[in-house]
Amino acid sequence: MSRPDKTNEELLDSLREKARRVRLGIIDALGIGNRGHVGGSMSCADIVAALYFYKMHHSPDNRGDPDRDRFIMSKGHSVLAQYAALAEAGYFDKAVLGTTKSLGSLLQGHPERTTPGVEANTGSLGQGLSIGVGMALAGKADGRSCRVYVIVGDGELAEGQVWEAAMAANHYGLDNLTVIIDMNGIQAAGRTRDRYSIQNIPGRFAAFGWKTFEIDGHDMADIVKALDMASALKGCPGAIAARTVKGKGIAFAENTHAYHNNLLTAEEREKAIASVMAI
Ligand SMILES: Cc1ncc(C[n+]2csc(CCOP(=O)(O)OP(=O)(O)O)c2C)c(N)n1
Repeated sequence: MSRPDKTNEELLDSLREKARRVRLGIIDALGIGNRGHVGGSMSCADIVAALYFYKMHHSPDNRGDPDRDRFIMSKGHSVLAQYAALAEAGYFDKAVLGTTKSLGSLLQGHPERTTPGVEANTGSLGQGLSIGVGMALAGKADGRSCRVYVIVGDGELAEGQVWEAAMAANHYGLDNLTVIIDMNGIQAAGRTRDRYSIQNIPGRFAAFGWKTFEIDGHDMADIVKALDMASALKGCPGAIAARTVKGKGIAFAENTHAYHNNLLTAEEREKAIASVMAI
């Protein structure tokens, strides 16, 4: 997307509206009575909207552009947010969202490169940052201007491979790589601190040589500023530690693991839409 020529407030308002559409798209992709990963998709919706509609250089009309920025949803179960953004950006018709997870659909429960706009297959947690390191290295080797953005979950950080990738990114000085950590504090079956405590996430990335930013992951001004600062870094990769709320936008699904992977009844769907419209 090209960067809109707008004043700051107009820009932020338009991105907040995009985030709302991403959230409504997630609800469309969930449908009625189908289990889906609503909590983690909602928590990263603002970040995904800022990436697709502000920060990233990409176009559905030029999908093979070698200089396009790459996005990887490393916590692949949250792909509903990416699907909603891709539909909103015109990579496929919005009606396709309603077919998510059905047999033969373009949109499966985890990201696959067969979906227009999806750059990496993920779903087995812990692998996306390594893929991002490879893409960022290749971009540099080819002298390309492309940047790589990876979203990881805070629960996902228990995977050791994430830290191997973090060390490699530092070693190779990958300033074309940004990781955003969706710190909603909750994983599949409870609070991250109770399941497998990972304290001081920004400090850990800093210790691995990354320049680190801490933000409110639902504040569009914070998100845009951090993405701009991370993409201006020279010589080291950037990590944005985003404090978020699992299920953000659907009041009854917020801050609980109950909607990590759950269904919406017809009545809940109406309530969910009303809740998103009220943000
Ligand atoms: C290697 C691996 N182990 C387990 C799972 C099952 N799983 C899916 S989501 C999830 C919890 C992830 O928590 P987090 O990264 O915090 O994601 P979020 O809260 O943002 O949804 C788990 C354990 C998986 N997909 N991959």
